[in-house]
Amino acid sequence: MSRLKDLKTPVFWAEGHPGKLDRESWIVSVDGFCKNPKIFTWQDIVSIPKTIVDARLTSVTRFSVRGKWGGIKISDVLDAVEAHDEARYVRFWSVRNIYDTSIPIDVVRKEKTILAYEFDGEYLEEDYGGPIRGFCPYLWGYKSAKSVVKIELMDRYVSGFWELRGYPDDALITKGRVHDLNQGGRIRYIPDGEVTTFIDE
Ligand SMILES: Nc1nc2c(c(=O)[nH]1)N[C@H]1C(S)=C(S)[C@@H](COP(=O)(O)O)O[C@H]1N2
Ligand SMILES: [Mo]
Repeated sequence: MSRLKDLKTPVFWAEGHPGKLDRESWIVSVDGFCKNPKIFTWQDIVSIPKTIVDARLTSVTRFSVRGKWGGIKISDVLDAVEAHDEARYVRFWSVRNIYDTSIPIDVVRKEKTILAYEFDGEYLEEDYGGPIRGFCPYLWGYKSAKSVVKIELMDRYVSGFWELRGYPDDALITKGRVHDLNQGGRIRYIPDGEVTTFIDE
């Protein structure tokens, strides 16, 4: 069991569950509009200073789960590859290259957007996008690609897996009901934007 499982966090793999993934041999390649494309190994990633973000993953399917997501700031990755000024969007690809999603670079550079490998001090398991996933609490959960293998710096926007199937490209979180998994799935009301508080009705 893991903390996310204990909280009954849904496991979404629209493209099918990838099965067992090997943490120690994991690599994330970063290329596109940058001066210095790079391949980050698992060891490279865990040797970059860790950031811990206390924030919520909130799905358009109306669940929200809060915890301490540990990983590295994607802005550090962008600096390491020396992103060009033309890079305006960051495209994340999940293992097997079926699921992708893209986020404006200014949102990616915000401090809570990370490449996450931990939740509440435990390594992420495959079900929840381990070894390494995107995590962006500012937008709906479909922008947080699981088990990321490739990051592309783009000069233009392309719709990803869920965006091509009808979900909004901007993925702005909109007010309404969510099931708060930290309170046993209790229904709470959220305002627009990153979920940091609830509204009492
Ligand atoms: N590869 C991949 N990443 C994905 C998804 C998916 O189906 N496949 N679902 C997205 C959606 S809609 C949400 S809400 C979150 C859910 O994360 P979880 O499955 O860890 O709860 O992952 C996102 N990343
Ligand atoms: Mo979602």
